[in-house]
Parts: sequence; structure tokens; C-alpha cells
Amino acid sequence: MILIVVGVIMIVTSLVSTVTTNYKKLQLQPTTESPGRDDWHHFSTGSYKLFPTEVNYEAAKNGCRNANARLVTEGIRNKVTRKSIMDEMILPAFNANKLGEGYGVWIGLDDLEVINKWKWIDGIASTNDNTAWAPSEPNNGSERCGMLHKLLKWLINDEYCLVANAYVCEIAKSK
Ligand SMILES: [Ca+2]
Ligand SMILES: [Ca+2]
Repeated sequence: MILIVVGVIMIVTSLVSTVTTNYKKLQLQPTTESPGRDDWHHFSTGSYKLFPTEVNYEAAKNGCRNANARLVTEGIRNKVTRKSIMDEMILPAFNANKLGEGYGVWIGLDDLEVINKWKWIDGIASTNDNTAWAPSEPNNGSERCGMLHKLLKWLINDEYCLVANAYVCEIAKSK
């Protein structure tokens, strides 16, 4: 009798173990948390995507957030990535007339917290070293959002935040 009970316990234990193992295997299956991430460009600082639909600065920020990303910061501060973003993403879209009538592309830079105190939206203070302003920009106290301006050799311009522009999102490796 005892032997039968022990045997039953062993079988039950073995079954529970098998079920647990299979459940763990299921949990370890790769998830599909990044559908559509194939169309992102991968550079040394992270992954990038150009959204050509023209929207205001706040909507651009939200658009990136909805893509589990942020409006580009590090990729613009970093000269190598910035060149890649220009050469492989923005210029081809611009040359193919995919950017619409806007002045350019929003980036994650503004002085919305303190006027004239420019800050990247990942918290890094803007300096002359990390911010490639176009000559004589920023030039207007009412223009408080940063963008790459197509008529200013794609250098940075302060712009009215309600203007509609395309935008680039970033999933930084460092975040
Ligand atoms: Ca300004
Ligand atoms: Ca300006």
C-alpha cells in the first residue's frame, strides 16, 4: 500500500515538473514586442525612424512615445550618427519628395522649461559643442522647439512649436 502511495506521489511530482518545464519554455519564447522594427535604421548610438507625416512638436513627441521611442537626441548630438540620419534617411526622403511642405524635421530639443535655456529631451543641456545651430539661430524668443531646417543646410533652427514638420524617433542604446 505504502509503495503504491509513494508511486502515485512520484508520478504526480513528475507530471507537475513536466508541466512547469513546458510552461517555462513557453514563457521563454521570443516575444513579438517589436513588430515592424525592421524598417528602423540601426546605427552605433541606437535605432532610428523617420516619420514623414508632418505634425507639431508635441504631436511628434507623442508619436515617438507611441513607438516606444523618443524624439531624436543622441543621434543628432553625435556627428557620425547625424550624418547617417541625414544621408540614409532624411535626404533620400526629401529628394523623393516624401517630406511634404514643412520646413524640415523635429528633433528632441526645446527651451519650453526655461526660455532661452535649451535642453535636449533626454535631460542633456544644450551647448555649442552638442548643438549644431544654423548661423544666427536661435533667433526668436517665440520659437521654442528645435528642428533641422531644409533651407539652412539642415542645421538646427528654433521654430514655432505649433508648426507642422516631419520627425525622427530614436531608440537609444544608452537609455
Ligand atoms: Ca527661441
Ligand atoms: Ca529660428
